[in-house]
Amino acid sequence: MKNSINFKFLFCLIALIVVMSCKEESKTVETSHEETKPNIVIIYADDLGYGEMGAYGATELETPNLDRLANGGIRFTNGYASSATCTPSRYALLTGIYPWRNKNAKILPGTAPLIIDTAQITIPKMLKKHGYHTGIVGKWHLGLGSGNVNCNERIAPGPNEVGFDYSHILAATQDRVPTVYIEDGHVVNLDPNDPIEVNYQENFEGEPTGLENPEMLKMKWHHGHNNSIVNGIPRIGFMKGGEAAKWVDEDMADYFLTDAQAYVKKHKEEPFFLYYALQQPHVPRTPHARFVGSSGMGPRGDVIVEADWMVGEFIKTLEAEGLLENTLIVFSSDNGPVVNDGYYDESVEKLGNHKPAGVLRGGKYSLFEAGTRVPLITYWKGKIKPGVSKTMISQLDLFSSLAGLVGSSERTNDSNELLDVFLGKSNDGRDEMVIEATSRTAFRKGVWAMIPPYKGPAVNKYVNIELANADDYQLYNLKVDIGQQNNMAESNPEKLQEMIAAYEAIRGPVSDKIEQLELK
Ligand code: NG6
Ligand code: CA
Repeated sequence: MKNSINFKFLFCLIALIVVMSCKEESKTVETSHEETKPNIVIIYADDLGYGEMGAYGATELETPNLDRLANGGIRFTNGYASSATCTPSRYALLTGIYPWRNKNAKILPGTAPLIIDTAQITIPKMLKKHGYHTGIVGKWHLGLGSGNVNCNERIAPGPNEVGFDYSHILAATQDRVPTVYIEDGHVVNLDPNDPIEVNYQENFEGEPTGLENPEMLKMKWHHGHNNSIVNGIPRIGFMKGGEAAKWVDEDMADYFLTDAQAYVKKHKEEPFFLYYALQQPHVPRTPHARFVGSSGMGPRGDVIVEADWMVGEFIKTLEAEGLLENTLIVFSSDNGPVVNDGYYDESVEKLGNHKPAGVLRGGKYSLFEAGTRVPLITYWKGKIKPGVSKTMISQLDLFSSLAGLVGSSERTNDSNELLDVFLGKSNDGRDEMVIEATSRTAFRKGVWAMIPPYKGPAVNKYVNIELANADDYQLYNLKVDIGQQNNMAESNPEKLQEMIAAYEAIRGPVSDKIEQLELK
């Protein structure tokens, strides 16, 4: 009898241990599932420079929300966009391929066909294979359709055909037609009785233009930007029809924020990837009324304050939904800063002591550092230990690194798997990289920057930016000369030859290219 009680007791104990260990196991499986499939959000500014945020040394502009992200995550001081303009950088970001490998990866008009091959692997495609829902909200600028795009039908191929389950975009840039939002390939609010026509060569009869109707403008053009007028702002390209569908520029930031927040709420139960592509501070700078005057720097500063606020609100949503500890946020910009980019918007007059490029030389369109070295931040509450990283890293590396994060074996040759660097666990980053600016390329390796000779003006006089064109090679030691003032090409010929050889190994012989390149 005594024995049988003991036996029963033992049996129950074993059963209990088995049940408990099973539970424990399922808990571990659940946790690791969450860990390997965190939500991923890329917040991508348009033309935001290296010196534009408090956390990166700005003293004249307040960016409390971006600073919180930077100070609560890893703030990279050697983080790069692949190119000094938009389309190529975005191409590289999504595909993990150097943009200069694709001859169509140049600033695109609003009628350009899609430049990502629908058979090509992309970040959203890769993540989809690992159970992610994928969305893009904001600026696209990678082309739509396959030529002669018709805005009155479903527009395809586009973001939905290269990996995004959901897309709500502006086609090209805020200053280019068509000035309408496109959701999953359909123009939002399109009235079939008022079809849209778009042309980048000639105007439609009787339609006003910035050039011919200056009296209709609330913002004047400085260079370019004198075609169709929408919302009192002259644009690049001609457009007719689609009145009800045209966006109101001043509402754009709220419009995209609301949609990005709705996306998060809708998909919070599954792992999601959101590419939230802000339109600021690209031209035309059109802050909402509540931000007008907020920076004391005119519309350019005001839209940076606006963008900062949008990021803060977006993060609040992640927090309110309980997702902040399970979301990796990457913040960066597609290229360096430009002050006057084609409109009279007081950006030059009211700049004061603000230095959009910080200590760097050049800006948007330039092969000097400010063209491509941009703010780059990774933030993951409770996972990433806050810090500053000097490690060299490129947005190009996100493809392979995010693949590493979710356990995908997909890699591209150009994209390095640097997940531990992005997560602040390693300083073993890139040693070398080719950078691009308006079809020209240059090279960074170690502490050195090498710029081959290029024809064309040294300065783009419209935007007042040094482009880095020169008759001879340029070589800078960024460790002691971050402002690229001391060209060492002549004084250090061995280093120059070493740099040229390493550059050509990736890019091919330089001499082939110099003649072909022209300034856009
Ligand atoms: C340039 C535009 C500039 C901007 C840029 C694209 C002119 C004179 N300048 O051609 O205003 O739109 O293209 O910027 O038209 S990007 O950030 O999308 O690359
Ligand atoms: Ca840009």
